[in-house]
Amino acid sequence: MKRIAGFVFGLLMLPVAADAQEFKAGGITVIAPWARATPGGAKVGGAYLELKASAAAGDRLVSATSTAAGTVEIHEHINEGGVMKMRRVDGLAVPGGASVMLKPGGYHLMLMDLKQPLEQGDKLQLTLTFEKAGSVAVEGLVAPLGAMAADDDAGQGASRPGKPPAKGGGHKH
Ligand SMILES: [Cu+2]
Repeated sequence: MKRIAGFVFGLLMLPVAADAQEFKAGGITVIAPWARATPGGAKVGGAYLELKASAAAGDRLVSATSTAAGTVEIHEHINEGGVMKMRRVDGLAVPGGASVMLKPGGYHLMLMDLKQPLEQGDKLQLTLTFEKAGSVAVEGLVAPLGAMAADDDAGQGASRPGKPPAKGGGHKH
């Protein structure tokens, strides 16, 4: 039974592994970029990915651009007196040997002035610029509306007073 279960599990995992795209620049690896689909009329959206630095090459993400957006900002979510807010940060350090996740409820790339809604299945082109590694073009996929998040206030940039802070990505972006 063990062997069969392992075999089935392996089959299920295959597509995920095949989809996990990696892009390299210097000591930095950008893993599996994705964005969340946006409702019609939304002018902002969130994009997510993983950044890995080789042991000898810590670096810092300093900016990003996208063909889909007028500008892209690096944002973080903070818990301010029990209220989740997001704010712009100047850059995102990736220490040597470390991995930094950009994910809903945490760090994310804020796509501002979207040229059109992000639709599920669309490709998303991003260019990330690092302090040392320079610029790298990456491509991600647009996931369904609200993917990996319970609620959908994408792009409002506003907190929801009274809403309890959710652990593990309850808040969006
Ligand atoms: Cu944001």
